[in-house]
Amino acid sequence: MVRGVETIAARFHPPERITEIRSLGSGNVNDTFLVTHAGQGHGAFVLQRLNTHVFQRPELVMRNLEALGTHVQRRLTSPPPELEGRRWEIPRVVPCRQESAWVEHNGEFWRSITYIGAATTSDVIHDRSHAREVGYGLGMFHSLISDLPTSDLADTLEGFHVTPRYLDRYDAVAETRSTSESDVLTLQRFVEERRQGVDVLEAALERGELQHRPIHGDPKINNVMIDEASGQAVGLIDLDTVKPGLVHYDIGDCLRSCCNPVGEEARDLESVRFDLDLCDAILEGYFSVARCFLSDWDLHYVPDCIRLIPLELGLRFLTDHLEGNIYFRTERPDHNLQRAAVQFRLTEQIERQLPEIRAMVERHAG
Ligand code: GN1
Ligand code: MG
Repeated sequence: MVRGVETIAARFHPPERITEIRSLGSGNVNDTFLVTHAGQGHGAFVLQRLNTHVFQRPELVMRNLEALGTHVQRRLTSPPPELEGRRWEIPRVVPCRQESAWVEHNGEFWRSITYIGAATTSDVIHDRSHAREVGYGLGMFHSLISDLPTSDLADTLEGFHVTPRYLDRYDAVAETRSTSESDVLTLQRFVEERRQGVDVLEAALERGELQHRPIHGDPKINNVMIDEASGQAVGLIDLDTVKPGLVHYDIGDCLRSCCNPVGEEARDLESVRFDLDLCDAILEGYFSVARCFLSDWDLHYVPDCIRLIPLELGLRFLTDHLEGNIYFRTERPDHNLQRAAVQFRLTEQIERQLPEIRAMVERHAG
């Protein structure tokens, strides 16, 4: 547990009523805790220390969170028909007791947000119906923010998900860290064979075929909350990466994290695969809500993003390994290398099944 978390929690809630503070989730960047409290207004809230090396303007992250929360809350006053008979929640900022929206303490940035109760997340997909719900969840999230003007959102992480920028960064780092480690060289060869086409989405944006919209930025499987009783998606969490971008990054990120049944922390590379049946269920759920606001060009680039995002994430992990593990939280020296290998293996599996994936997208979106 991070030192001093009790002191910080007390800035958000009377300490005598706090009954438990425990770590929450498995994030690679921020530190997250669940604070439970008893007495009047009992319940729980999420307390987070933002990683300010990654989020260098945390106040803009908070501004985006406010803009998003206000917009979605307003939309929910006359909910879309696809929400009938369901609940949908959006984490909101909980101000600290001194009424400011966050706490800065010893150079650290802490904030608290509401907790979505009676719902859980998991690191791997259980079955087809879970997959469909995750797809629906992302579709509903996109649908609810599709009319939020991008000008209302700050770019909190410049270059986030701009794949050619990650390749440039990789090149700059690789140039200064030459290695003879065979595991690294194998992954570097993998990158060399795939340089062409990493700008497929950015080039389409440049040509005006695609447009920036508000996106989640990190809609991986364990950021979709599932109602414990009904098994239905009830909201997306981890909203720090919400900013203007291409919805394709979200679609690719959701699929790369859900369709690998052994998860992104797998140690056995041979077990990594891209499950077409799960992909089918996610696309079915996603398009059941999102089809109406996607253009033909949007649909055209969906298969590309499914392949591109695992490649991009693998590149990010590999770069971090070469740089000495300064970005993603790691538990062992070769952790990021292993993660990169998993994403590259997944990329390969997707490449092999691209014709089937294309046909699947056409079927669901047609
Ligand atoms: C990071 O911290 P976490 O786990 O929510 C990363 C995502 C990656 C993900 C891979 C701001 O997210 O882009 O997809 O790790 N977030 C940031 O697990 O870089
Ligand atoms: Mg995240």
